[in-house]
Amino acid sequence: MERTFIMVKPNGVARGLVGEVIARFERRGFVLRGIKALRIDRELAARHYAEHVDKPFFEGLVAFITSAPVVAMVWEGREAVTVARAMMGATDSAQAAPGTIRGDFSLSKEENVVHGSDSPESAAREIGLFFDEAELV
Ligand code: IDP
Ligand code: MG
Repeated sequence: MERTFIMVKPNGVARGLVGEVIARFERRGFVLRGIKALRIDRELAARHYAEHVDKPFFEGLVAFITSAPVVAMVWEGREAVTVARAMMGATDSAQAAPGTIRGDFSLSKEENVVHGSDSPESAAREIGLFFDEAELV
């Protein structure tokens, strides 16, 4: 079984969408292996979004993701990375299909409610950034 890293971003937590996101993953058949609420500091944000360090939106993205608490989760299931990305919808919420998390709850390109790993390798790296092995069940 594959694992993926899913995070409800600050605007999703502030808007009370944590339960909505969890419910969707549960209903789809994923198993929750880890969950925590935390405030991301700049160092963790920079490591998590290292691939975007040279992008024009990097500083704004770090400011956003460190602005308020997030909820980090590890979900396990068949083809977890690909299925979760499909459930999230396109990065730019305005392009995200209705029925997806971003397509149902956001119009924003930056404040798009959720993060999800883009490959099994990214998932392993991101899970390691946010969770100790003992925190996963
Ligand atoms: P993803 O979250 O769908 O994998 P990425 O391209 O990895 O999208 O971008 C990471 C995050 O950076 C996005 O979820 C979004 O919050 C933000 N972002 C991406 N592109 C832009 C942009 O063009 N302007 C502002 N923020 C962006
Ligand atoms: Mg990404």
